[in-house]
Amino acid sequence: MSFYTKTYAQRAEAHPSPAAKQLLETIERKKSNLCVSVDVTRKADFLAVIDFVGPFVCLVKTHIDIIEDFDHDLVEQLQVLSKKHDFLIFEDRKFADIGNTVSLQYSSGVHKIASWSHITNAHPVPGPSVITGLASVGKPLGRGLLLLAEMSTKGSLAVGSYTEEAVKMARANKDFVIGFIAQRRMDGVGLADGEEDADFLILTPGVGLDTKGDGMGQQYRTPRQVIVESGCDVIIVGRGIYGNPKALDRDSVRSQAERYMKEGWNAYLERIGK
Ligand code: 5BU
Repeated sequence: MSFYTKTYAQRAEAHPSPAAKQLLETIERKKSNLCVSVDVTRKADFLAVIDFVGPFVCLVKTHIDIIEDFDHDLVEQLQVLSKKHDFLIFEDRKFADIGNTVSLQYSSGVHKIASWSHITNAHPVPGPSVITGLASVGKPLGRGLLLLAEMSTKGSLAVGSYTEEAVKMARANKDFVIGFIAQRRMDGVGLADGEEDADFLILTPGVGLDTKGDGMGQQYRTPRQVIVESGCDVIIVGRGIYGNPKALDRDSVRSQAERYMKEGWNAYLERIGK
């Protein structure tokens, strides 16, 4: 069975994971499948961009370790913005170590990611123990994990049987894994005869309307290519929205966010035949 033509609302209703359900409900409520990736290095800029784009997004993606003046107040303000604008938080941490180490990286240290991030992600490269380690911390908190089944970069090694094994690992751990960072739908990939598929969410970076790449390996596709042609569920956009972090302009950031939100939503309507 394919989830391609199901609505976000239908999928929210049936989804067993609290984190996936929350995200699908937020998408439906805000009519936005846009996740903004806020890759700026100053706390003030980080919070400003999030406040600008907040009304247009279902999810804000962070790289918390690039913030130079990180402090606990940043996390509190991020949580206030998440409530004010009704979006979830996704720390793009890309965990990739043994279970014990990732459980500590997730729960502890300066950032204490599990305490504030609804969703995080991991490379499948260590095998299923990376999921077990993260689940020991995140599951009791109702968090969700995405596995990196594919990447948007030129020459990525996450292809073929690596991707297929990632999907199988997710199916064996669907009480905590809610989906993938990938470039296409994974319904049916590596599915055994008679095995039932799970409703995995596909979140997709490498989305841009005005350029094809960034000269550092990133490759961009349009929201329509991602949502309609490849069947992904959430578009992740960074620089296409906030532009040059040294020259942030409120109106331009807001209008770009609105532009990507509309493109993403119209692509979804086309996909479900509305
Ligand atoms: P951009 O400014 O839209 O290129 O930012 C894309 C973001 O998504 C950035 O934070 C990357 O770390 C992240 N990303 C990606 O671009 N491609 C991938 O395959 C993965 C993450 Br996984």
